[in-house]
Amino acid sequence: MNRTWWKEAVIYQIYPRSFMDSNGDGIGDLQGIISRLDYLKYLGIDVIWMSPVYKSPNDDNGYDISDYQAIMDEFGTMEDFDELLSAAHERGIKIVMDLVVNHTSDEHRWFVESRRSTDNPYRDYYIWREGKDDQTPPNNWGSCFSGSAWQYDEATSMYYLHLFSKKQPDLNWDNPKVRQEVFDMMTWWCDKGIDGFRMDVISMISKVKELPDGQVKGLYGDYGPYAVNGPNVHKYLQEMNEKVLSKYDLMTVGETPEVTTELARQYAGEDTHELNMVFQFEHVGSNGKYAKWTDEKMPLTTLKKILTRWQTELYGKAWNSLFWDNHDQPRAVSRFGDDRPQYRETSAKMLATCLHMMQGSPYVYQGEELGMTNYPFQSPSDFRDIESINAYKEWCESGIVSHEEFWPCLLWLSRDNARTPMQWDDSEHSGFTTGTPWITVNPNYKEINAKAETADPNSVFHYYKKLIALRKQTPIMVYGKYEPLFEDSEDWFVYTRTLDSEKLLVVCSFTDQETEFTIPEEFAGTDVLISNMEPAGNQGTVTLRPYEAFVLWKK
Ligand code: TEU
Ligand code: CA
Repeated sequence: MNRTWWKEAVIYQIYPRSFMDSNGDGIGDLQGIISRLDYLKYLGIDVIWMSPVYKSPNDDNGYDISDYQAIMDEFGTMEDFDELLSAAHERGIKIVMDLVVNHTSDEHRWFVESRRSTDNPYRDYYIWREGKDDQTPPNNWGSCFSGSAWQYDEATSMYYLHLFSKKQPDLNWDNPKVRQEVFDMMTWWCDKGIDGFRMDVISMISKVKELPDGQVKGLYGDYGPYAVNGPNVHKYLQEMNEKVLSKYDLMTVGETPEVTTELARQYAGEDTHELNMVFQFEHVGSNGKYAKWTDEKMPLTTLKKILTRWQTELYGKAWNSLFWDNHDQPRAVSRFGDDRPQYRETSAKMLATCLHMMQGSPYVYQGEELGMTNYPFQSPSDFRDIESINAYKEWCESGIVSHEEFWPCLLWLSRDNARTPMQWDDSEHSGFTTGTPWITVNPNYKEINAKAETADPNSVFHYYKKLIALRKQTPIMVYGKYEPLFEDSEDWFVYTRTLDSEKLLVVCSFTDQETEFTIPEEFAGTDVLISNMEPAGNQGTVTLRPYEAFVLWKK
């Protein structure tokens, strides 16, 4: 397997709006990030992936971009960006930008032109179709953010496609001019010295020309088979690779909803000349009761089956990215661990162990290193996220599902769980802002915050710091081959990693009960590489305590 820096890196995701506010307007910004770089340096991460910081009307918090070459007013200026880039580089930290090019904002100049007339030079930059009749969109597809995926536009009496909100019209990647504009824009950022791209819903850029009706799932037709992993997606990514990516030393990660391991070997193959790695979503899967919405926890055996398949089927062929959460997902410790006070820290450390010991580049979402938890939403008016707000309207206010039934699903999965402000200290608004935060701080910030955790050597923070440092000294963590053990257990996630004559045994208890665990013979008496408590022992049958995790290292 080829060694590269991005396989060895740990990436930290910043959601700028909620990270650090420098000027008291209640919104995180670039100067705020600069002021916290030393914290990230201390944590030991190698790369920052920043969610979008470009000019945007913020219908979807920056994932609706109106100018790719300007910074959002609320976040600062291009000078602030340049300062951030050099301040990060001075500390040996790389910066990966979010690239949102499946769609733009409807306020982007291209779309403003496009909607003017059917013969506008920008018309074909987007996907326009006649309706079936005046009242009926061209097909039955539903948007990710509720409602039809088509918006009627009066100027030309036609519909445009938007797989996300109606303020996020989809670009027409079949138009070579669109591709060239995107590639030129990417080149402009690369020439500035950025270190890579996280590519938003990049698996959705190529649509089947005919745009046929989809199978009805829930309230609308499913665009999946016609718009995800579409006919030309690999061709377009290879073109992007040839014209832009291959010219720089970058890290690229595709956000690829509905990707399979087979497709990942193409998107992120060692020699396919597309991307370095992809985000897969099977383990945070959206097969809910109401489209993505559910309040059910995935059984551990299912979770293991998914992650094991990704570990084994990519081995030696493509590279994994590893994550428990991000800005679209609930908090890791609340979803996969146990956020009750007596278990929160232990289970957060256990989850970190489980993830960082697998093969792939680990991503840490801001606050995960503190064991930040889901937010105790009280009422629908607490939500700021367009997806949660629209889903509540579509399912509850319409009367399809009762509030009582749907509310637990929103609590469990709302993206706003991840978007409450970073908890820096125990002062008002958790030290995130001196003003009024755009979204409320989790009330548990007095106990859970960076100031307290950096001061406590036994904190979740210090455990992450240790794991991140270990990765630098322990090539087996990066390159070892993965093999699962005890696959049928609903209590334990256990696997080994093998590199030459070395072997790791990773034992993670996912239960709040004590269990009797027999250490495989070949690890008897071996050294503990890391553990989240004084380990139960290194041979024979031991009693694992709730959420215990340890790694044995046979050299
Ligand atoms: O997300 C795409 C995606 O498929 C989902 O994760 C989605 O956000 C949602 O959770 C569906 O249930 C990306 C971004 O990460 C997300 O923040 C944006 O809203 C979206 O694309 C549109 O740009
Ligand atoms: Ca601010």
